[in-house]
Amino acid sequence: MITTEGTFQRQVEPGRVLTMPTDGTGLVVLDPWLEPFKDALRTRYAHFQWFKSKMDEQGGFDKFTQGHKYFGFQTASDGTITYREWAPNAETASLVGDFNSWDVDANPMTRIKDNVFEVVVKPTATGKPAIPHNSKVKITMTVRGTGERIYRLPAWIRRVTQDLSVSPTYDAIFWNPEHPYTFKHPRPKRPSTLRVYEAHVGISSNEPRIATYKEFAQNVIPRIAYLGYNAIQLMAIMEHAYYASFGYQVTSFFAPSSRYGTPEDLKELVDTAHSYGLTVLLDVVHSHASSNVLDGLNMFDGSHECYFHGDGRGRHELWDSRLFNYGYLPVMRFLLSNLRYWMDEYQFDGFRFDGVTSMLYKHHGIGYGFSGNYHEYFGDLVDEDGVMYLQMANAFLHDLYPQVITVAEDVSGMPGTCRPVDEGGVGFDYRLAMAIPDMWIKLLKEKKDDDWNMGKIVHTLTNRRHLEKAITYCESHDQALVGDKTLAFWLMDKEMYAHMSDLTERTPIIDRGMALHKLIRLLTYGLGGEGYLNFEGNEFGHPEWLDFPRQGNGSSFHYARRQWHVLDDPLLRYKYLNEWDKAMQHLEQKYEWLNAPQAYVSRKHEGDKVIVFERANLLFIFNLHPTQSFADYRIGSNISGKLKVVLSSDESRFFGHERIDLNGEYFTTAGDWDGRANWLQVYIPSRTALVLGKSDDVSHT
Ligand SMILES: *[C@@H]1O[C@H](CO)[C@@H](O)[C@H](O)[C@H]1NC(C)=O
Ligand SMILES: CC(=O)N[C@H]1CO[C@H](CO)[C@@H](O)[C@@H]1O
Repeated sequence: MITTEGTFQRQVEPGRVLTMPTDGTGLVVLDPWLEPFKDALRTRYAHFQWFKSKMDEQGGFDKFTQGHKYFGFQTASDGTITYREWAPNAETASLVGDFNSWDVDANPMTRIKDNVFEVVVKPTATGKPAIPHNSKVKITMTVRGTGERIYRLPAWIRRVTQDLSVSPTYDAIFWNPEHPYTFKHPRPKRPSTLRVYEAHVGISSNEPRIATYKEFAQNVIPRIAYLGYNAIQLMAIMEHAYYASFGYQVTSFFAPSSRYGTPEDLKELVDTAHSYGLTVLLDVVHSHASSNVLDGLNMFDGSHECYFHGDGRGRHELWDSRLFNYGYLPVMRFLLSNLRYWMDEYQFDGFRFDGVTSMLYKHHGIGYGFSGNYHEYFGDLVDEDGVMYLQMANAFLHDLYPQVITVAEDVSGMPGTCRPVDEGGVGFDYRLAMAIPDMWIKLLKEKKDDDWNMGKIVHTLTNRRHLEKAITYCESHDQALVGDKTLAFWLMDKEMYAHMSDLTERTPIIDRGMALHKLIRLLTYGLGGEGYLNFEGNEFGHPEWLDFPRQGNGSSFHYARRQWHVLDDPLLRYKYLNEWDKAMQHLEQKYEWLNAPQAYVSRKHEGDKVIVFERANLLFIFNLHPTQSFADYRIGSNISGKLKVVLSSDESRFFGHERIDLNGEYFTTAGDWDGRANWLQVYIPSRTALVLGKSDDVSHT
């Protein structure tokens, strides 16, 4: 709402309305320490505004972001196919394929305007498209200056397939099914708190092979719904030439990976998720592109700079991939339309943007350690075009899809990443709290349980920018990848093959591992953010690690799968960890603590190894001590009256020891303790977590 010239009002949290300037320096109102960077913020916003005005000249967001309805293959109802491509460095171009026997003279393209080539393919005499559905096509061009003839996959192609018995290079496929998938279920409402299940379709079966979209829809989505997550984040969907890259070397931006099935199958997957009320986020890789020429975007028109920077800025040295020229309108049109296409064509509900740090900084974060000093986020280190592109993506997505969710994968912690663009922010809804999983791995690798520092754990879990939402997690796919291993494996690898059966004794290693696996998750969940994320399989303590078939491991699928059978075996102990996950999700669903302000930590006791905090009218109590249990342990609480246990990690259905009386009532006594207005006394056994709630709104989960 614009009030007076040059300012607007924004409610930033309940009961707090701020007046902000309209010049993109609103962040300074939120965080006065940004004052020295006011000019930089103003310049940044002016840069965004300038590009936005360029888009407005071309018809605004709505038109500019629908390049996919103009470029590539467009089939009219009378069967006429029009194919268009932007190729500034091409002298001539023509469309070839099975349909014209790859004859370069059969369907020449005309340069119509702005380096756009076009060809119209008339329908057959019977009114059918002259290019058959599911047949191979390519664009061939001669290069300006040299006259060299090159063959490329159309840049906007919607399906590519790989016949590994012939060659690893992808073929472009004209996809025009007679009966395209029609969506049956509307998008679910935007979840009020975000509980994300991160998944990879290909690894989603027990068997040593690539699982399909259909299998994922049938077998995995019901599991996700059972647990109580409300969002799925799908990795490695955009087509990538190398399976082992985990989807990070994208070759065809508009093609869903054909390894898992057809485009229609992916639509069915998204629709199935929607039928369960699950939101679906796509991991979108706009941070870089595969350097493949024959089946990638690299050197599309024979030049180095078509979609990318032509100079050194166009290469990512570590990833050996190409970097987009974000400040170039045809490139922005390609990428923004790509987002729009996944939203409209596949009905995704939002995105996790991969590699945001690489996009924000000229150094791409390579070998750069962020200390949090504000100078790191402004000035010469920053790639202002990368910032502008992300602002534009977020601004247009939130403008056209008020329910959309965007998540930044960023380690730098740039201020304003998750504030609206009109305040000078980058416009994301959430960022991933990437320091948290690193902390857990480091602790498990390097510290004895006696040496865990409660203060440091709490600090890492709560160290985030106020009013910018973070998604917290103990481990994502990153931690599972070969070279590292899952938390469950860090905790119990010595005995996981022999002692996970209920028929074997409870060894100290298994007892500790099972207990800490639950505590680490709940502590992270309760304290660490405004959203929660779990990677497929880790909800039940998936053993081992993730390794995709590649030369170095004999092309083995052994570690490129999820071992659901260990969860489904009623004699094995994985089920307890799974049930714990379910209990946590359902408790969050009920109390929505992710929406509540940050927790108040009333106790982090180094000797006792006890952490206590309050959030959303719940009292979380953790005893991380390896041996000590405490009877009548006094803790502070601002919640008063009669409390009851709403979650106990000590229940036998979670592999606990049943030492906590679930029917017990706790009465608070007025009086200052740990900075709280009341206190109560609890029995808190070693390596146990308890959550207490007001007894009048307790129904045990
Ligand atoms: C909690 O109790 C403390 C100590 O009495 C008091 O200072 C504080 O304002 C209370 N906080 C809330 C949110 O009620
Ligand atoms: C079958 C095979 O060669 N497996 C190897 C895959 O790679 C891992 C990690 O480098 C090795 O430990 C395996 O032996």
